[in-house]
Amino acid sequence: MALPAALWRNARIVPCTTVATAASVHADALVTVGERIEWLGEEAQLAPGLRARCAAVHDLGGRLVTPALIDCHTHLVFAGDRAEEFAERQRGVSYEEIARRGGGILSTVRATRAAGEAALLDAAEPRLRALLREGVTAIEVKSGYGLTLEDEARMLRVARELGRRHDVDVRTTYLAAHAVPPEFAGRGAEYLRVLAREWLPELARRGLVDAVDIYCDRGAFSAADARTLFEAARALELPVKMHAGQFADVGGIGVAAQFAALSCDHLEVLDAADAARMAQAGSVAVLLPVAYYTLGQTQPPPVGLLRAAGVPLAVATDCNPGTSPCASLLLAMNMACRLFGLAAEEALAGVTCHAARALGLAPARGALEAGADAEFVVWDLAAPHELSYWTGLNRCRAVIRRGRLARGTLP
Ligand code: DI6
Ligand code: FE
Repeated sequence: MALPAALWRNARIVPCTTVATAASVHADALVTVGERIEWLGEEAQLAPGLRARCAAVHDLGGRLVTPALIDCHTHLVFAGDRAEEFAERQRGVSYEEIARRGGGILSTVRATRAAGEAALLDAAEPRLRALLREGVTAIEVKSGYGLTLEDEARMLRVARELGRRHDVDVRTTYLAAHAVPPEFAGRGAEYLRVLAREWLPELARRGLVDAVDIYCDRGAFSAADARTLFEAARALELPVKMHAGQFADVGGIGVAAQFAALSCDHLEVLDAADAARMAQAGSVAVLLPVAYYTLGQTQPPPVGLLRAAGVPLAVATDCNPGTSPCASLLLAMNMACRLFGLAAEEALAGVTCHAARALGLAPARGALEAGADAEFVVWDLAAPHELSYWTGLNRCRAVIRRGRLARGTLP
């Protein structure tokens, strides 16, 4: 049945169309018609004709309203955990050292290959639910713990299934270029060619891939590998993204920019020339402060350079078993402020409009304005800065998805 028009009034609405409009309240009412926002502004200015069409009126009691949140970088689907490695790191062994010994990503690959589809779903669901409770309605899920055609396919199918079973939009990203699997040990270049030229077209044909990613770093893949993969993606008209500069600059950003990457993510190691390349290419910088925190890194991404270059900053959980065992986007916002020096409004823009852009979902998602999707969160809060200020406190009251109450209760 078609949804009637509804007036949502007495709200403190933060549109998040830009960083500036993520800083403070800009409207007290909005009208939704069906799944879209028809109008947003001061209720006193609402045209009588439109008001008369509103069959439902929801008084939000002066509560904060923001766009629904978007987690634009996750590895949410995996089996097992790496708590043992966490304990080892606490004893002083480094992440890269653990990876060299066959732990790290490859230990999650072993667990994920051994898990069937149902087990992977069961493992991912609690993490997804935690994100949804915080007002998230769109997430990215990467593959990259299968590293064979069928194991990657299973991860991506599970990601799609999560989107069917839960009230969330899932964007899948193919990340077979995450690590070289044991079958290809010492033959990384060959593995890359296979995953790019054989597996990617097949998975795309099965409708499992929305974007293509590569872990371009020291001890991982090279800039030349990225070019080979991105050429294959381009042939399939798939957008690309890159894990870059988490540990070292291996020259990937230049390649990402040439392929107009949706985003480059991590970026602890980045120079001004690469920031300028990202700006020119229109790529979003996805900051992952929980991974930085978990690894105890000490050199934060050069946020000042990115800002000066005009690169949009997004913030995501990077939810993964190794470097970011975290299913809280609100915590990631707080850490982006405290560890990376983001302003509170930058953190909010980072999980709304800029996150939408990093997934190719802007401008319909991640911002509240006429014509955008009616996807918003009612918070038991008064000011947007409170979202980054609190930790361990989730004041999400209600989630409206496509114009309907999807979770929680209305005041
Ligand atoms: N960067 C990360 O931080 C994760 N993957 C990546 O490309 C780590 C994934 C893991 O350790 O399992
Ligand atoms: Fe990641």
